[in-house]
This record gives sequence, C-alpha cells and structure tokens, in this order.
Amino acid sequence: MALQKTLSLLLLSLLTLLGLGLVQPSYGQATNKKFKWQHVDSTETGGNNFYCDTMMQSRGMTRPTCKQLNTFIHENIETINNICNAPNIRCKNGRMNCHVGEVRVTGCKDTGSSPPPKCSYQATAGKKNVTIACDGNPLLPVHFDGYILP
Ligand code: U3P
Repeated sequence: MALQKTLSLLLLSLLTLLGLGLVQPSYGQATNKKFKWQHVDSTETGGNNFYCDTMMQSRGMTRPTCKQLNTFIHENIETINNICNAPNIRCKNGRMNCHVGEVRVTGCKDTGSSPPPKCSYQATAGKKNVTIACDGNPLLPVHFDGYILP
C-alpha cells in the first residue's frame, strides 16, 4: 500500500513537471514576445513625435521611467523573423547571434523635457539597416541591438 502511494506520488510529480515544461514558454519564446511588444508595429508607418509619444506610452515604456531609446519596425512579422536567417555577426555584448536586415523604422528618443509617464520623444524615420539578436529553436528575434550606420 505504501509503495503504491509512493509510486502514485512520483507519477503525479512527473506529470506536473512535464505539464509545466509544456505550458511554460521557453526563454526564447518569452523574450520574442517582449521583442514584438517593444519593437514591432506592422500596421502603421509611424514617423512623427506624436506617434512616438503615444506608442511608447501604450506599449508600457514610459513607467516607472521614460525609456531613453526605442525603435519600432514597420514590416510584417515574417520579414522581421527572416532577418534571423541572415549571416551571424557580433552583437554589442560580444555574442555572435546578431543579424542585419533593411527595414522601415521609427526611432524614438526621449527628449527629457517631460517627466514619466507623459514622456516626450523625438522621432526619426526611414529605411535602415538594423541589427537584431536572435535565439531559440526556431530562431526568433529577442533583442534590438541598434543601427548599422551608412
Ligand atoms: N534600443 C533600440 N534602438 C536602438 C538601440 C537600442 O530600441 O537603436 P533590449 O530589451 O535589449 O532590446 O540597448 C538598450 C535597449 O535600447 C535595447 O533593449 C533596445 O530595446 C533599445
């Protein structure tokens, strides 16, 4: 009887662990979700200060402090994910999991003239060669590293 109880407990723990593993997104997937939330806006082309002010606020980057610099990419998600298939290059942190692709972007830079959460941004827009880091299997964008200057 005691053995049966122990075995059932073991089985239950195993199933719980398996279940957790299955329902919890991997590190790569969770970070890709954050990347999309902070850096992807496929529906608009942005480009002005008002766009930056509203988007930075609605995507939660104006509290507790104003995020200093954030870039929005205006391409469909397949185009953005495809950058991960470009050759690997070195990221700013030294890892070799960065890739470059040309995309339409709006860069939003905090002007410092308005305190959080009503931060005020200066927009710069255009087609740029951006560097993003990718991770996971399948390989997905997880971090915006910056621009390659022309
Ligand atoms: N960042 C941009 N655009 C730039 C440079 C930086 O959005 O051109 P992350 O969470 O690692 O992606 O470098 C710090 C943060 O600034 C980056 O954060 C990136 O989101 C942003």
